[in-house]
This record gives sequence, structure tokens and C-alpha cells, in this order.
Amino acid sequence: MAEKLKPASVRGGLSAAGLRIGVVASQFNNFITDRLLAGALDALQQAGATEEQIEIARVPGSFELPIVAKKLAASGRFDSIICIGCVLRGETSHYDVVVSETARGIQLAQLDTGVPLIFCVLTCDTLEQAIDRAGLKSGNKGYEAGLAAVEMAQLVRKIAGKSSAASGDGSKSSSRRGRRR
Ligand code: INI
Repeated sequence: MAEKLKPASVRGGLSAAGLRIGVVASQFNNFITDRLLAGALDALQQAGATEEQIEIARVPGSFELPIVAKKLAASGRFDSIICIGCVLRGETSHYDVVVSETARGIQLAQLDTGVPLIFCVLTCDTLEQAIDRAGLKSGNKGYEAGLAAVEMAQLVRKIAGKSSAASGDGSKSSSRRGRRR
């Protein structure tokens, strides 16, 4: 019987050594976002990060997360960026607009820049649900975001390392193509 395939797989580890992590935190609902930020910093510290490796930017509300995350990502100074916010459903459709535009903006920004942006925006119907996810019953989503930031930063670095090795080969072949012309 043929042996089963065991293709190589790549994944990011959980050591923050040498990584630079940005954080953008919304001040709206800061009762919640401060707890998410504390959870993210706990995770980064446990992964071995020091204060010098982390930079925090504060924005008024979640709607402002994408533009600041994109600016930080485009600066080239960060391996990944955690976006922290908390949107609570109110009586109008404002909630839906803020949630969808924030998520869309963050997704577009990470695809445009190639820097992983970690989505740590709670979207809850009630304050109780948010409290549960900011350190009570359902853990701290900020902590999970901190781990995801390290894992994604490492994974993207590994993939970039493989691509630059490959493009090293590619540039040889393109210079060969150049000589043929
Ligand atoms: N911003 C939030 O982060 N959470 C909310 O629940 C929220 N509500 O409910 O309105 C909110 N609004 C502010 C918004 O993010 C912008 O800061 C504001 O519209 C200015 O652009």
C-alpha cells in the first residue's frame, strides 16, 4: 500500500522574540477595551515581548481603527497589529454600520499592506456579553488576540522568508531572461 502523504506545513510559533507588535485601541466603551488591552499585553508578555517591542495608539471609536491600523502597518515598523474595540448594539442601525465598516476596513487594510491585523472588536448585544468576553465567563478575547498577533507575525515572516528564497532563484532566471533579449 502506498505511504500516506506527509506534506510540509508551516505555522507560526508563540515566541515574541524579535517581533514588533502594534496595538490600536478604541476609547469608546473603554471600560471594556481597557480590559481587552490588558489581556493582549498579558499574552504578549507571556510570549516574551518587552515594552520596547510594543507600541499603542488610541483612537476615539472602533470606526477609526482601520485608518490608524493601516498607517501603522504601512510604516513598516510592525510585524502585526492588534485592533481593539467594543461595539454595543443600541436602538438604531448605527451599530450595524460601525461593525460592518470597522470589520471591512480592517480586512482591507491587512490585505492592502500585507501586515496581519488582528480583529479584537467585540460586537455585542449587551454590556453583560461584553464583560463576559473581556475577562469573565468567556475568557479574555484580548488575550486570544495577543497570541494570534504573535502567531500571525511569525507565520508571515516564515512565508516571506520562503518567498525571498524563491525569488532569489527567480531573479537569477529573470537576469538570464534579460541576457537572452
Ligand atoms: N464606537 C465604538 O467603538 N463602539 C460603539 O458601541 C459605538 N457606538 O455605539 O456608537 C461607537 N461609535 C463611535 C464610532 O466608532 C466613531 O468613533 C464615531 O462615529 C466618530 O467617527
